[in-house]
Amino acid sequence: MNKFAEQFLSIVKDYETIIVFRHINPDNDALGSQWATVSFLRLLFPKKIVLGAGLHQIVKGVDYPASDEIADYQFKGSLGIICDTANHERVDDQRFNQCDYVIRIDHHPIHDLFGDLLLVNEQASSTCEILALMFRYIYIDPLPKQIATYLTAGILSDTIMFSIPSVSSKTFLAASYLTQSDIRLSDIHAELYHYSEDEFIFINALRSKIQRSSCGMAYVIVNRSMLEEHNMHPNKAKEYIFALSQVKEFKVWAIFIEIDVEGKSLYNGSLRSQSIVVNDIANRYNGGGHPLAAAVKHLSYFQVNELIEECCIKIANEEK
Ligand SMILES: [Mn+2]
Repeated sequence: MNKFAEQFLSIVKDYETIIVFRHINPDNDALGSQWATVSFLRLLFPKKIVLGAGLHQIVKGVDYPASDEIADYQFKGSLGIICDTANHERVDDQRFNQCDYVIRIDHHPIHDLFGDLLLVNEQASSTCEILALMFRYIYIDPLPKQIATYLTAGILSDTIMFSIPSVSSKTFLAASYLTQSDIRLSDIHAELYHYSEDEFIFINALRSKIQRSSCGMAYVIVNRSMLEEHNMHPNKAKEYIFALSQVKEFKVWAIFIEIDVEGKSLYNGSLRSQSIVVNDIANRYNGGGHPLAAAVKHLSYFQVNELIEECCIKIANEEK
């Protein structure tokens, strides 16, 4: 039995209009879970109106549909389903507040108790894993190719190809179900991870600018001139945190991207770690996320250095 699936279905049945949300600056797990949910509900309930909310953004990975245009009146009396989003302020389209009832499906640690029904499993590798196991319970046959592709993209990217600690037998149960559909893992992998020569050059530039703290932290500060030189959008640049991973000596690694906020120079960042918990630190710097993969937002240069210092103290304590 899948309790999440039972609870989900019992509420979904009662609503004519269902609006599915995800977080701002989406990644493949956010977009994959959102569009898998939209497509799955349209398949199951062709008479219901099922819409995908949020600013349309193209990310490296699968081609997701453009978001739907949703008028204010459509939120009234609707069911909202929010995927992969831990804090209410990060929901892309704050009109979710006007939905009649809100279900949250997520795998982030719970800090913010918004929503009427929380289908949250902090142990799951990804929101797409949770959904795949729910859909497997509801829909015995292999899923249509598109839905399986969205879910697989989310799982592959959030788990960095099944390589992070939260990958479990359930992740593979989900993957086993998804690969019964007509998908090609090698194609999805190529869409997620292959890059162009321009990106290759940007990665080289990043790696050449790496700074090391004696504590075992490695980081890169990407200023605006570097972004311009490589014609790189700040949101996209943040994703290149992967270029610093897999180095044994880097206990914690980070990338900080300079952005312009009303004429002020501030930094958004991504933080990764081999085993030291960093999301508690990120929580104190306008951010949050997973224990070993977190993000921070709108920091001054001074705060960036403070954060690096905090990470170093944590690494030192851990090594004692
Ligand atoms: Mn996720």
